[in-house]
Amino acid sequence: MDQTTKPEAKKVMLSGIQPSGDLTLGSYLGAIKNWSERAEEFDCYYFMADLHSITVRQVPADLRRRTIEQLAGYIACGLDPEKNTLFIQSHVPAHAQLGWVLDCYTMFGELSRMTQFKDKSRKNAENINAGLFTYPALMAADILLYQPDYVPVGEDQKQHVEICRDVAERFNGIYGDVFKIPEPYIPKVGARVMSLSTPTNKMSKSDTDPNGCVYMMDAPEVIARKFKKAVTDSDTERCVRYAPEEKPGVSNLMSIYAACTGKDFAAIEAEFDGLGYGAFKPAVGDAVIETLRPIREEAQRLIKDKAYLESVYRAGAEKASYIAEKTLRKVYKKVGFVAR
Ligand code: ATP
Ligand code: LTN
Repeated sequence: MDQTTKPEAKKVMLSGIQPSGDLTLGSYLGAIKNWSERAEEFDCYYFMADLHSITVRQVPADLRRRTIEQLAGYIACGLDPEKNTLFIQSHVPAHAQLGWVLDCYTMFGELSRMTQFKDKSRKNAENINAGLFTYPALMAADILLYQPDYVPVGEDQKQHVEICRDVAERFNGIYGDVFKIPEPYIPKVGARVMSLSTPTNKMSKSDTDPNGCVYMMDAPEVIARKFKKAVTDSDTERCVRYAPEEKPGVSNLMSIYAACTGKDFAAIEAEFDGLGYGAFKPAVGDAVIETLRPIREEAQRLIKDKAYLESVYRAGAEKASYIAEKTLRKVYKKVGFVAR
């Protein structure tokens, strides 16, 4: 290489998950799988969004435990802490600081249109707090602090990445190019894994139906049982065919199978041609068991090593703070705050 040309900087990827429940097959296929598959190619920042999780009441001890277990889950999915910056959101104060600034550049009307806010207000009618409403402004701060190119998330978070882009463009329009405008990065299959018991609802870690949701740490026999019980459709043809409107249950299982095996829908239809749902459901269960097995085993090993996990999140907070504070200082200057 010519000595005068610098090697091209890697593109940046960033994402987070709230430790508001245990990680699910949905979190894995919709988000984390994409993170780990791209970990070598990008400069990556992944965090546990604990600040976001208190928009819904949490039991403090559970929140602490799940935050650490989530970190073990990230590493077990293949995110090497030497190559990726893994951190806890509340350890980097710049998130809350930029979050406040961006609250002042995010419009009431925009926030009112957010599907997640509407859903969560319906589910938590007794606690529709201001944080739940301004959640997307904090999420925009999480993202914009690190100037990422891509934000790998599931389909349900696309709207939040879009509002982040709108806020960044608004801010840049007033103050010049402060923020890079990020793109959502959504997988082709697995972007919206549906509940196994109610396939018209998203599989969610805070689901109250234990059969609807597969957790990343579920034992193989539990996964097998959940897939055997999975709701299929009441159509008469009983064949494995991808038709999300007509056959949401079977189509969801096909998407899960496709995401776990890499097979396309035509190959899956051919594989189960004439076999019916009785053969298909356990096959999907087995594919999920084999996908999650190494992750679960590694996460269980890591969870016991508290000192190692602590060293990872401490180093992560340091690296993340360095980058985040650079952006925050620039923003403070632009809006007219006096430097200390
Ligand atoms: P909660 O129930 O607490 O709202 P959740 O299970 O919906 O949580 P999040 O923590 O909001 O999950 O999401 C973590 C990441 O995983 C996000 O990028 C989200 O888009 C993705 N994700 C979550 N559930 C699914 C799903 N069912 N299908 C695909 N992606 C998902
Ligand atoms: N809202 C996201 C979690 C989240 C996030 C982020 C995702 C918080 N901050 C920044 C990507 C980038 C969710 O999964 N519910």
